[in-house]
Amino acid sequence: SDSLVLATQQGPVLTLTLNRPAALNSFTEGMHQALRAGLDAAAANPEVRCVVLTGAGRGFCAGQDLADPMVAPAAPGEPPKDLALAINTLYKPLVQRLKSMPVPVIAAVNGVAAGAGANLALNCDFVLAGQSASFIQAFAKIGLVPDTGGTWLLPRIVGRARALGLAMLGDKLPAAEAERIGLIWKCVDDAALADECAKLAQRLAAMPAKALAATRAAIDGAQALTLDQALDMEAALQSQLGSAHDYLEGVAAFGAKRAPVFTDR
Ligand code: T3D
Repeated sequence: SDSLVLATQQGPVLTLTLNRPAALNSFTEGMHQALRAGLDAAAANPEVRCVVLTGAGRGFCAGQDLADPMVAPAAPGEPPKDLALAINTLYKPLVQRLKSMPVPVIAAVNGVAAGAGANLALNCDFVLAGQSASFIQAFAKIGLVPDTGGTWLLPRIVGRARALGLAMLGDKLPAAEAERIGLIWKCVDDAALADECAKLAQRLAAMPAKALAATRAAIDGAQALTLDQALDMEAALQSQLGSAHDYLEGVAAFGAKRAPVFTDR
């Protein structure tokens, strides 16, 4: 198909596949719009309880398409391009959309994830990667800083020493090494990636979506809080969740020794 992002739904799991394989699914404005539209539709559809992001072909996403006129350096004599335009209108809303999804989001990293493509994956709730996948903070190699949330994410995920090493050197980090240093959730055999991802997605889809989305917001939000503030935030969230259907259902199912049926979103 010629759509820039393919959407396929299997039960409660929606898979969005970045689809510019000839350019390793690097981002154009059109692919940004298509991905955002896919995420918006998933967020609005109560039948979707987990989203999977993956890439068509041999790559996951090579970051910004460097040939795109929006970012390609100006020719001599032309005024310089302001990259903040692409960041503010495309990358920032994408990260915010991911962080506000009402359901868990899994990145199934099937191949190289570079620049904004690496950080796109790291903004998801789970990163599962195939053995042949890799992660590259490519920004410094072209004279930029990590974007798409990289400056915020990297030190929180792997600590300052590794964050600086990855960001300054821009080396290709193989998926197994990414798992070893805690950058991603899991590295699996390439042949097992689709199945492992489907299993995880089905499992998450059966869990209380509202609590999972609140868990993401709480864990990210607590990074900027003192312990006392975090304790207050936890109280406020339990107060909200504790009067919702899923809590009653979870406790009732536990008491009755049966599987819960969660519906809040
Ligand atoms: O404000 C802003 O918008 C700035 C935005 C910043 C966000 C960013 O993401 S900055 C970082 C941008 N990305 C990169 O710097 C990565 C560039 N790509 C690479 O370094 C390599 O392609 C990879 C290491 C990712 C993969 O290498 P390899 O050898 O497996 O593949 P390849 O041969 O380099 O790429 C295959 C094709 O995809 C090739 O096209 P061709 O020659 O077959 O026609 C290549 O040009 C194309 N491609 C790969 N990455 C990009 C790309 N085309 C445009 N933009 C790309 N980023």
